[in-house]
Amino acid sequence: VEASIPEPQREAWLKHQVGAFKDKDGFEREVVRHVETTLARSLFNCDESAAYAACALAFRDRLILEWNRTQQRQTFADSKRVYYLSLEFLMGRALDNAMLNVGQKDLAKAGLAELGFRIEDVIQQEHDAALGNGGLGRLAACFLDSLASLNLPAWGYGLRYRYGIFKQEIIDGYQVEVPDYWLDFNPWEFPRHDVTVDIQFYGSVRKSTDDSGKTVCNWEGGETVKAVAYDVPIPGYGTPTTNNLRLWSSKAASGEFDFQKFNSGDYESSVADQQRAETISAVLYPNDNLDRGKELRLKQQYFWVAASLYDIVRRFKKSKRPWKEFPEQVAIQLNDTHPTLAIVELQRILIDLEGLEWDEAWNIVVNTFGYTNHTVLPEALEKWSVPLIQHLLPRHLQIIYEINLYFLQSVETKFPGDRDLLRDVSIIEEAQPKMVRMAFLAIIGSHKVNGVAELHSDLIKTTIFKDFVKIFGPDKFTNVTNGITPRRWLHQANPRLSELIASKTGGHGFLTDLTELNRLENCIHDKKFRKEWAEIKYANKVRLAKHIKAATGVTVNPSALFDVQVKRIHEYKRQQMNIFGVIHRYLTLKAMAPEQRQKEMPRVSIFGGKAAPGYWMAKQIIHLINSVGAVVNNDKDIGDLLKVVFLEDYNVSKAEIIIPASDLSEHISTAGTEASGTSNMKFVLNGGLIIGTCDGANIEITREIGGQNIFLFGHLAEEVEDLRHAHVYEKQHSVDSGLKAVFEEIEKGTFGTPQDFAGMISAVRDHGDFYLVSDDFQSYIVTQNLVDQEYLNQEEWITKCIKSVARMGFFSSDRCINEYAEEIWNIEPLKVEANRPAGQTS
Ligand code: GPK
Repeated sequence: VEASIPEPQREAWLKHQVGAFKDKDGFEREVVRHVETTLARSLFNCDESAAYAACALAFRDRLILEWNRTQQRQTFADSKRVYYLSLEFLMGRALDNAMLNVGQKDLAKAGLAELGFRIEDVIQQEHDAALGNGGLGRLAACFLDSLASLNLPAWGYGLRYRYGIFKQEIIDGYQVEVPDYWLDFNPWEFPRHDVTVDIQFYGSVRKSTDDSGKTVCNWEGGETVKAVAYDVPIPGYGTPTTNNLRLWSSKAASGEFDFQKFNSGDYESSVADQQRAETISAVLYPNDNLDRGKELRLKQQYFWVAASLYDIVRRFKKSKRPWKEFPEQVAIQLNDTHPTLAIVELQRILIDLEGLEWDEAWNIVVNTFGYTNHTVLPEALEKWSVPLIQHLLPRHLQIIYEINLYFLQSVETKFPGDRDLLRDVSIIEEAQPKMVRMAFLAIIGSHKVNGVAELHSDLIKTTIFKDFVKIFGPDKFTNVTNGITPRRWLHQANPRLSELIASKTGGHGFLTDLTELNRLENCIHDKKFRKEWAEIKYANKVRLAKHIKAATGVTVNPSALFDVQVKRIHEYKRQQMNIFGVIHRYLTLKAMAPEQRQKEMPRVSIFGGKAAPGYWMAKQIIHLINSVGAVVNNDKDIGDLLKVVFLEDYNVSKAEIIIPASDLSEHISTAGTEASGTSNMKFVLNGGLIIGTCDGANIEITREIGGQNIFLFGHLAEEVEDLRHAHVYEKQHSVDSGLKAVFEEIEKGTFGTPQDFAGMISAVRDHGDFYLVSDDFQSYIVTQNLVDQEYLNQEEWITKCIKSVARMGFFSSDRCINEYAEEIWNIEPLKVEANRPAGQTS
């Protein structure tokens, strides 16, 4: 339908077009207007939350205008777009980010002050958008920021969960999960009730013959659910680009079916149908690095993939180009295997609905998709049972079998008679029941497969996907080392450090070209600069200390060494080794004479992170951390020398407080298990050092910043297999004396009922110590002692921190996205005149 305003009337539109706030007054006017009209409140009834709401609405109005213009520009340019399909977008708060990216935070700060509010308090009213579990979801959020900041034509597609990741409460030392209902007030989304897609499930496939005698497959019957689009504007930093994140929400389709039920008086069951439909987008699955194979999760995946592809195909068809040009207009990136059904769905659209031949369609499919792998952990690799897919998506199962058939035929041609190879690479695993291996399908249906850090990308080529390297050749596989956005993780989270750096590097250019940080190397001997650097770190620690006091009641000394491990709780990330190390430190301190003890470096061990609700061992780890804290923090002999705190409900906005306050952070996964890690990058960028294993991006961080500036320890990835093998042949694993003493202390009941922690101990001692805690414990302790010594020499420590920050340029998500754009997507920035200056003080 043509809904465009005719020429003669356009002048009136253009005259009234809304732009940036001209000045503080312009901003204040909008805030007051929103308080008084949109919110129906007044100056007698305006608290911080109303001020937040009005301020957010004022900025939202601005964003959506930029959004509109960006979409018009991109449509007009008709260039290739990338679509980033991710089940998780861990966005955190939007207001601060929006103000900084459009360069009007100073103005808003002054305006809010005139209206009677402190901007920091207003910002804190916002509920995090927590539509993700951890690193994978936060990576997607950093990517959106970079895509917009680089003026790349890009859309994100995800699900609009009614409940994001649960809120974690710690009650009596145990994790309790509380639902996170975050949509009461969300000014950052625009419902598009006119953008809907009907999504089909179940039913059956009927074959028929068309006029030309060709067999066609018709997927019929079953039930239909409606997908409704909600758009979230994503502003670039200092650019006119505001890209779109489209999130789908499920709703009952108002078809004849319901109507009949309603008419026949079956009102209740029609309401039940409604609720069942809405269940699809109701909740984010709270598992990190774990696949549980639940039917509703598969429904989520297909619902989201089918709606997104319908949208993408609809947009392409408007251009009236021939199908073979699809991959020249569209790149689709699969964030892990969660959207792998998109490969099958596009093939289905092309052959069943658009009438293309199989080979022509398959060519288009493969050239469109790229697949990113984020883990080698076997329990995280998705598999769906054949009967489940057969039931839910009968036509898709047929297509999967056909894809597999052609693939296996090509393998047989290349490696005749190799039955083992055929079995090993088949998309269908011959198990009871048969399973569809989603990663294999993703590899076969994509033109590029990438890992997220060098070691990880090498590992997938030599372990889980080695046969596919043999079949497709090595060029199909590539590495794109992860990155983080310096806008949120430096400029927003650590404004004082950002300003100090700007004052020394010639402005805020480092925020868009992070390699400019290297100019800091010239300042290493600058006394005043070093002093300010130290003051900022101290101030950030004071701020965190206040938060710790408010959240836990524990008083910590900001002059102590802050030792932080915040991330999802997982055995492979080894928080258990950290807390065993804390106990070891406690025992060592207790054994000292008081006058000797006072020479030790005071430390605060800070933990944070959620355990998946069904992950028993992870919950036991949380309980032990809290139990150790309860003892240590109240031990008069110890005082400030050691404090142990667990911060509940770790999320993006808490990370923004915690990360800038760290002296030392822990990235201590068993070598070869952490694909990349991204918080390691955030901590170093904020002037903290790392204790870590030779794993994931730690290795590349070391290469960039230099081995003298990082505390590495532990066995290497290539030793892991042999060590594990050795444990299997031991009856009871002989752990070193330090770790043994720790276990004995726990078993004595020092930290509460020993039975509560028996599982953690026996995993190491009696069940093969899969994560090699005992093998690495000694070198971990030795390295922690080295940290103490080096921290005593503050001058040397600060030098290490400054040098490290100066060398972190590589880890910007801008660099990372540019690599994707060039090597995988083949897309280019849309050239636009910058309409506002980049770099703006906070
Ligand atoms: C990997 F497989 C998964 C997953 O289910 N969730 C998740 O957060 C993480 N990840 C890796 O564990 C990190 O090492 C990595 O940095 C991150 O994905 C982003 O690539």
